[in-house]
Amino acid sequence: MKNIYLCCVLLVCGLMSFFSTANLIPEDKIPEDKSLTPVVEQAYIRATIPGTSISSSYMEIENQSDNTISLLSVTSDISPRIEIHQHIMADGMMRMRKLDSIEIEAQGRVKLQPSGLHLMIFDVEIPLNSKEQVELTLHFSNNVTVTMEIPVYSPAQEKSAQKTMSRMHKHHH
Ligand SMILES: [Cu+2]
Repeated sequence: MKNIYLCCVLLVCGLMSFFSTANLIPEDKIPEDKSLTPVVEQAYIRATIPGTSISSSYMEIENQSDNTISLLSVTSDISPRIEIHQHIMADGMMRMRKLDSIEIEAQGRVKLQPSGLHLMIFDVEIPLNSKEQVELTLHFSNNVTVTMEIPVYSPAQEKSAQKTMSRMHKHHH
């Protein structure tokens, strides 16, 4: 009987602390202004080539706020190491450079695309061609994180997606 009582006390205390912490969630974690959450579109990740453990991911990020927001880091269960990279031409050779962050101007848009800015994903633990979706979390400088499920594309799927995108862009102009 005593034990049951103790359990109830613990349960009530647990619930109370749960509710009080719920009330205490710092307001900057849940931006009331939706424009503070960058909008991510057309994101995908490349299937790993059999025998390798490297992949890359591309997307468009729109900053609808009135301040510059930077993408600081990206995390995922599929990899312990995801870096922000940029392709550059050096001595007639295509090279990759690691960046600390990507700045997105107020009301601006940044495109991560093949031969440009990209996310480099190292030490991929499970071959990605066995998956259809991968979860990525983007961490931004204004304390906002965006977690999303993005599709895994084979080279053929990537090509057809790019065709669709360029057709869409033509319609817009
Ligand atoms: Cu790279």
